[in-house]
Amino acid sequence: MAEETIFRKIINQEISTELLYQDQFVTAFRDISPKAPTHILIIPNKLIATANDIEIEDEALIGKLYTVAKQLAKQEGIAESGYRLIMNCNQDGGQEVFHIHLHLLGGKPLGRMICS
Ligand code: DGP
Repeated sequence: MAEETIFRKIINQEISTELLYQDQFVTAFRDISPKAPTHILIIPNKLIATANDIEIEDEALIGKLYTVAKQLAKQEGIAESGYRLIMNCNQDGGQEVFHIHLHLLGGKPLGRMICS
């Protein structure tokens, strides 16, 4: 059984974080440590710890993360200039918070996909 993370408190508004989007399935807010002028996290309200834990029944929910990301990119004015959507998984992927989240990054040229 996966353990709840700080993101549950954000979803429940138990800690003060400005929500950019929320409905019964998905929540979005700015990353606390932005790596680009726009750095938003889009998360399912349901706890799914890692990409490895996504089940067939979650397919629509995962799709919703992307439609919300697209909407937020437009709102941020970066839809046309472009952006990157990333989901990190486990240690080698650099995952720190074990509640899946899509990083929406943009607002500047992001360069190569992976820096070695
Ligand atoms: P990842 O490495 O993919 O697990 O990214 C986790 C991100 O979550 C990281 O960029 C920082 C962000 N983060 C962690 N704790 C908080 C928090 O309490 N508030 C906000 N807004 N972002 C957080």
